[in-house]
Amino acid sequence: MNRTLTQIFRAAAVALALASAPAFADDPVKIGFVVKQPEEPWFRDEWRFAEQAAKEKGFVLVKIGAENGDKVLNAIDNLKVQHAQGFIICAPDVKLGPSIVAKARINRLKLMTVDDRLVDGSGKPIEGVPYTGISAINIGKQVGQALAEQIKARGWNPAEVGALRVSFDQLPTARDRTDGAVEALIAGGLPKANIFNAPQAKSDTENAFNAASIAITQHPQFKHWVAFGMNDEAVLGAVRAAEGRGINAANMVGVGIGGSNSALNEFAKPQPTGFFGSILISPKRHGYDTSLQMYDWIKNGKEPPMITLTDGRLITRDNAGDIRKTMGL
Ligand code: FCA
Repeated sequence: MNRTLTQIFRAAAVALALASAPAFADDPVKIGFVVKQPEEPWFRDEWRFAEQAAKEKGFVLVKIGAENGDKVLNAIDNLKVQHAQGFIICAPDVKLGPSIVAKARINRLKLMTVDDRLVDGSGKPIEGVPYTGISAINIGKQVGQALAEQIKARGWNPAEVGALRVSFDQLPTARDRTDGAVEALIAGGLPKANIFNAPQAKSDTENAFNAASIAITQHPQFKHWVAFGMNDEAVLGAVRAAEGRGINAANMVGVGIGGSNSALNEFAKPQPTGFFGSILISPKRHGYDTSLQMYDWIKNGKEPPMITLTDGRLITRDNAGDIRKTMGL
């Protein structure tokens, strides 16, 4: 390369660096953490670990619960008004993707997503936004394997076992999780015809309870049941629905995903319930790591990895405490 060209490239690089510098260079770093269901223990834990990062690095964390699209768009405007430089979001509806991306861009806010990956108008993941989520299919398979092992360990005849797939298929990570579980259950010997969909209208325990109650009532022929869903709340709904029909721990095995207080409260009950276990995932990696990455991006211009997929481990009432410790929780 000749000298003039080198100089032009250098000048262009400097101009680019200046253009991407924060608009308010003297402002302290302020990061938004927007979640779709602030009452859910998983999101409380995510926030708690984000706070830990804020304390360690000395940035300000703005926690916002946004249960619908309007709240999300207002939240982004508010963050701008407060001179935040970026935010991390688990959106109430992944189809808000294009509006969230546009709003962040107009407000010159850096954007990262957590848990639920934003999609574009045709339902495809938006590639340009850094995302940290669970490795949904694999974790779903772990759920299915744990259920299949319990069916064997209890000596149940697979023909007499019904399986509830508490589903929330409009959310890709939820669909992948439950599809993974189905795959592992079938590989483990459960007849495909014994698996029933129980679609929840919203992803909380109440809606899972309603969906599961209907599915169980429609299939009275089964002696035993197993249940799985996108998270612990979904499986808790199924377990409560089974209890309502007289199906207790002896004939019900539910394995959730999460391992935060929703699961721990269940394990703390004096008698085991049908909620047998959960795949423990890490709110620390989703809350603390993502916040640090955002901080580094704002402060030092270091872009976060485009995709981070986290793993999980089965916990039951016998080992939850120990395994949580090994995961730094
Ligand atoms: C989704 C679910 C949460 C949690 C998280 C990792 O957002 O709604 O319960 O499972 O993914």
